[in-house]
Amino acid sequence: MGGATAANQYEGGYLSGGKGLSLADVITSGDQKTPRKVTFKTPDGKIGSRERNEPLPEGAKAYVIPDQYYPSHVATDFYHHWEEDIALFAEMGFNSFRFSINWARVCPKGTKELNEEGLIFYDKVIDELLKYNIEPVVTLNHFDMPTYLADEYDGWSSREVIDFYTFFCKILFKRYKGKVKYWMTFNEINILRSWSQLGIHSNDPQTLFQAKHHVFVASAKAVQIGKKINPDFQIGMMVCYILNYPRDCKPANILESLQFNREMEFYMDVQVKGYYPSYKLKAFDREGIVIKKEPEDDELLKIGTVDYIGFSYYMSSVSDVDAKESDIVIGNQMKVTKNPYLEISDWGWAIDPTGLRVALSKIYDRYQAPLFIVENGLGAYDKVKEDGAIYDDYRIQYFKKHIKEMHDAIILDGVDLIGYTPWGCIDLVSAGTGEMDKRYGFIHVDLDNDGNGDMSRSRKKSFDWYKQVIESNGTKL
Ligand code: BGP
Repeated sequence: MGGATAANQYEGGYLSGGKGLSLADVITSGDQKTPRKVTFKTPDGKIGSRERNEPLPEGAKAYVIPDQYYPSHVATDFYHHWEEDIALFAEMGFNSFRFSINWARVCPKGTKELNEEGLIFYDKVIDELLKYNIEPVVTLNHFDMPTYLADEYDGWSSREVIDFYTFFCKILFKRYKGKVKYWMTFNEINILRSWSQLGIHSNDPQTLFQAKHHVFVASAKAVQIGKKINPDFQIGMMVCYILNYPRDCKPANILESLQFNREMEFYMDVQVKGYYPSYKLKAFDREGIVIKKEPEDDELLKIGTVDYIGFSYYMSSVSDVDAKESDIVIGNQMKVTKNPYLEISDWGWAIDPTGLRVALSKIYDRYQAPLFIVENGLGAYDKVKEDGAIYDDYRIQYFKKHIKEMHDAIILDGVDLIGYTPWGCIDLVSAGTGEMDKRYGFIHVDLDNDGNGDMSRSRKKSFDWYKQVIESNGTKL
């Protein structure tokens, strides 16, 4: 048990220590109503911005407007607070900590030029974790790409990027061979899309799935390379899991729910079973999508299957073919239908602890692979009292119920659950809005939506509660 973060939302130091520019560094914040935007420069020198999931104009390149506030630039400044933060994690009794290594910190352009200073930063972080017997769990790619690869190669639409990514992985596998055992190739592979995550300039399905094919091949190659370097490595995949229920027994709702769940299972099928499932191949045929493959790709996917399935679980959703516009809410970067039986978070995400047990069983029944909940948690507005205290009982309640379901899945259903790292164990920037007021942490960070605050860390009420949960391995809730 421990906690999870990601470089693009936590690390900051966006140009420090030789780091290159990353996609996240040119994306503004938004809010619940206004989407985050990408700023770019067109070939004729004009500066513009577009919704981060919209395609960029032909030839547009990443651009940062000097002095404008960008959420990733400082984030919650792990870059300068790593010692203090890791000491706090140790105080809570973490035995694992998930974080991502920023590609552009290690390879500033994403190409094969290395930045030793960037690696030294991660050396220090990993050694510090090991000092406290905290197992590092490394995400190799968390919504992250050096802008150079997006600008010059059109991101993952180019096959050459596979080679750059596996070069980066190989450096890390070799360097941390005896120090890091748990790796994850791509965060939430199922929801990667558009320029902001894949660096592609077009959103048409052909470009998207070709890019995703390259991501699959890159992941499989990374697994193969890693296992050669250290056969004991445990290299996993990571999917954003939003369990879907049919609204009722109307057959059309049941079919729609099946399709929704397949949108997640597709990625697990490829990465765990090692091949494209028939339902997706048929869908590609119907939609006229032709994936260009090299002769070795199918074999690579077969060999490069993962050791475990990592997934995030925040919410469930409902399929209802008769749903009205007013029934739709935004949940974890996609539109979903509300469930009338469930409470929702401040951001409209359905809180469904039972769904976690269902999800664990569904995934385990289908794949019989070890499972790792690498993200779970409640994004909420926290109020700081005059004396500095934060009574986040709502967060404690959320975790209590979810951990109880994990316990039942292990004890009553026999699910092989190998770990649990709640998301944003320390406050960080939201991926959805780029803002600070959606907080997940056991540790508060003094920073607001516009970047004001002194970055000081303080313990919320949930800090001590989670400490005793870890101490008792989840039995004392
Ligand atoms: C997942 C991402 C995380 C994280 C989390 C919470 O999709 O892997 O990066 O941010 O969701 O989402 P948000 O920050 O939008 O509340």
